[in-house]
Amino acid sequence: MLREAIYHRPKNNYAYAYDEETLHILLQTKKNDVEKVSLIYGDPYDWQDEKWNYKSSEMIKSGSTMEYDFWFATVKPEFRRMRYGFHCSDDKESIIYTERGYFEEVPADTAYYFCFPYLNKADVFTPPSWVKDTVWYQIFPERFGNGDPSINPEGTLEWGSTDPTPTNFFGGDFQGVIDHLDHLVELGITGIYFTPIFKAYSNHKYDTIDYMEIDPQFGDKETFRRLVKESHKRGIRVMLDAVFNHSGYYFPPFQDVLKNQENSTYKDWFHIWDYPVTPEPKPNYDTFAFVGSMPKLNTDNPVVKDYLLKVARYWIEDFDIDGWRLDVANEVDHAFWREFRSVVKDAKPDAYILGEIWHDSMPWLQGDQFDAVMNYPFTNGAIDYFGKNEMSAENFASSITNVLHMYPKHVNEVAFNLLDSHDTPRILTLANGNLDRVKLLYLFQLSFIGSPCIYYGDEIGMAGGQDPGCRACMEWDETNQNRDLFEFVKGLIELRKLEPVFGNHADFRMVEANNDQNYIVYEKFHADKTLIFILNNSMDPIQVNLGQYGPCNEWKLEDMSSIQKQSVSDLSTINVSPLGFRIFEQ
Ligand code: ARE
Repeated sequence: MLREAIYHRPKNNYAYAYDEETLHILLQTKKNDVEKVSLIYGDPYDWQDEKWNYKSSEMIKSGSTMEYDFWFATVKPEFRRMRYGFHCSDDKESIIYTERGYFEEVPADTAYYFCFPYLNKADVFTPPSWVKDTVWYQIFPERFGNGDPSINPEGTLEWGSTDPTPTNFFGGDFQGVIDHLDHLVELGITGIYFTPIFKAYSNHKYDTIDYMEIDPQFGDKETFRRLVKESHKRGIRVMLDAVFNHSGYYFPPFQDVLKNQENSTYKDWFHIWDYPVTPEPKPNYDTFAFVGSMPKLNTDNPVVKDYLLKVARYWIEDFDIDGWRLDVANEVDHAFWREFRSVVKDAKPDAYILGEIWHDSMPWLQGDQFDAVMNYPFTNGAIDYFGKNEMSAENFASSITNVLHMYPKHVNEVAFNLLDSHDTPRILTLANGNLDRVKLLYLFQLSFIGSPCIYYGDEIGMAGGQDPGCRACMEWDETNQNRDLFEFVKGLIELRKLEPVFGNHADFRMVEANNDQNYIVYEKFHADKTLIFILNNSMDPIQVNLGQYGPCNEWKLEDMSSIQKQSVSDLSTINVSPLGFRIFEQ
């Protein structure tokens, strides 16, 4: 056994409280190296006849990447305390892995073991339960619908008359969203994520001028209140974008600094290097990237903190929004986010806090900061495999298994699973225009663990490259919409509701990843039901042998809104058409 590859570290994703009485324990070993792992565990104070009264139970292999196997166990410690170690064995060797290293015999002293000191209720991560069943729709407000031309900004172009550029405007507004809420209802959407809506200079509004005001090109506070109410009436929650890492150039405090320089009362609102403060030729203050029009806010300054926390509370309490998406979340200090969480949860206990982080985010997901992050590691795997066909089946299976083992299970269940966004090319473009690839992407996304998000217009086949190309005006002329794709996505969303095991109420396991024929097989399972998915990512027909399964029912989804089942007695020769899929239920 390769001891160097055996890894465990308490808390984080390796040992955590899943709920008030349950602990989840995870161990990592080298792939195909250890045959069996048992968890040795007990209460540290439970001794009988001067011997530690421990138990042992076999762990299950919950997944494998190219390099590692993951072993998983669930324990409900009677007194909420636990010491534990791992008994790893193969046909030649048997070792006990503890916090103090490796032993041949089970150490008698509990001080040697890993320690989960106490399962305190206050420490249990409790994400809002509604997110588990939410299907999000991301709206870039300048480009979704122009419902009130009277508030068009200067120089507004005719809707969709030309390609989006970094600086042009088409007059999208809140009335335009209200007018088209039926489109979202028909699709089955239950949450909207709006990119910024506060008063700002640019068309994307990430350069805030006033965090307490709606940008006049979108409407006023009353229109926004109506939008939230109309959405709620239709069972749709609303999440706004909080751009707290930086302000915009025209944010009055920054303008004051430019004007009064060292004498400005706002000079400590930013991170100024030297005076005179100037954006040219290069900004001499901290910024987002090297963008001079986005000066970084000093969130460590109590006055700034106070101001931003008021903003966070205001839009929840006065407008009843349901969540905040946090822009550039990983560049803001953790202490700020801890206070932010307590303010937000005080204002609305089940508000959703979503960090925009593209990388491994465990430090923000321990219950004291965010509920979830934008799951770009999921995006990357899905796009490279199904979208671009640039990744092998095995590498894809490995990356997805890794994604599922990066965070605790309840974090995964509310992960924000996106395929693209206003910061990436659209999926149809990434898939080089291939609609079958887009369908595989949607099938995978909508049957995966987490809270999926659809980027406006993707569902009707809009294309578009990297920002600004991905921010075109929504296509409302039905004759130019791909209605077949719309019906497909709508059907998948419906399936999530009809069958909880298809959706977010199940476990996920990769069963097979075949590089030669380029397909994957995965399972969703819960209690006594298992769904088996075969996705053919190749341009050729394939034949798959899943003879290990007994008789099944195949889901026939000609009419996506209902599940027709057809019994199949033998899964040993399953044919799947090029870029096709089949789903079986057992
Ligand atoms: C403009 C240009 C871009 C250029 C950028 C930086 O259009 O082509 O790359 O400037 O110079 C907003 C606007 C953008 C605008 C930007 C600056 O929407 O159109 O871009 O302001 O004016 C990283 C950050 C992540 C950030 C992305 C864009 O970690 O937080 O970069 N995303 C948010 C929003 C954006 C928004 C801003 C931040 C600024 O979602 O829309 O931009 O408020 C990797 C890295 C990631 C990196 C990612 C994308 O995978 O690991 O860290 O994200 O690529 O570059």
